[in-house]
Amino acid sequence: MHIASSPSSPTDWTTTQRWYADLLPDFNVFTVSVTNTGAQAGLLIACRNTYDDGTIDTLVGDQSWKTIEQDPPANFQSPLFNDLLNWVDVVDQGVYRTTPWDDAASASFDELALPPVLDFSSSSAQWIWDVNPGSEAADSRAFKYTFSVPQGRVAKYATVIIAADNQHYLYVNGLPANYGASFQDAQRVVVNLAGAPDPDMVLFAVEVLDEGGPGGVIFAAQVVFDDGSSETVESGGEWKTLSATTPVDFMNPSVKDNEWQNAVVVDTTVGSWTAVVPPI
Ligand SMILES: [Ca+2]
Repeated sequence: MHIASSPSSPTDWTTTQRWYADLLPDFNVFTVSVTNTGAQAGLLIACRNTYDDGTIDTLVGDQSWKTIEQDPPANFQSPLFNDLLNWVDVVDQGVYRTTPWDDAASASFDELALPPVLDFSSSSAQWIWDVNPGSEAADSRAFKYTFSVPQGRVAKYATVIIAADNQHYLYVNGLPANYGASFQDAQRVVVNLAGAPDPDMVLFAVEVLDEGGPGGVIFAAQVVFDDGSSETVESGGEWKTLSATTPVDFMNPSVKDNEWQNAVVVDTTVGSWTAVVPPI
């Protein structure tokens, strides 16, 4: 499956790209076609693999990778392609901070630029609720936000960070995406948007279960497009909610929220919501 292409310019290597891809259960092949426009050539890659039990491992470009000393053969990216014949071990060009791409010993060494990692401290995400919360009885509230995909772009995936007082269920385009039960430790989840039923929009919907006292939810998402650009969605007063227990099927794109009220950006001094930290 084609994941992404970099822009084509001789200075591509100075700007790193970060991409998300769904993995298959037991067998995955990573392939890259690199075009050299002259002088030195190299590829620097690291992949973080996340498993359903929450564990993580990292795969890096090293001498276990293979290459072929010719233009990429047709279908070389296929998991069924035979890379035994004529394929050779790659040549190790050195670790990150290696000449000629840069020199760690040089005072002018520049870190490669990376897309920013989403966090609350650098976002404008606000705690929201249907009213300014006080000491309501335990109940649930629904929140929805419809993001319009800019014309000419295709949404590939969204990284979401979210925390709620006290529990939340996140749905994206009607499908369950995340659950959390802490207003101090946020959740981070990546949601694949490829194949969304309506490519023109992304629907974020959250049910929050307030166990009593203040209720609230804070949310930020980075929606990444096929050209590598991205836009941010943040919880705020333009989100839709109801002053009522969460309706069944509220998360479905077919359930309209035109009649819903705007969420209230709450007074955060009423909750203990100041130190919400998502995992990296
Ligand atoms: Ca509460």
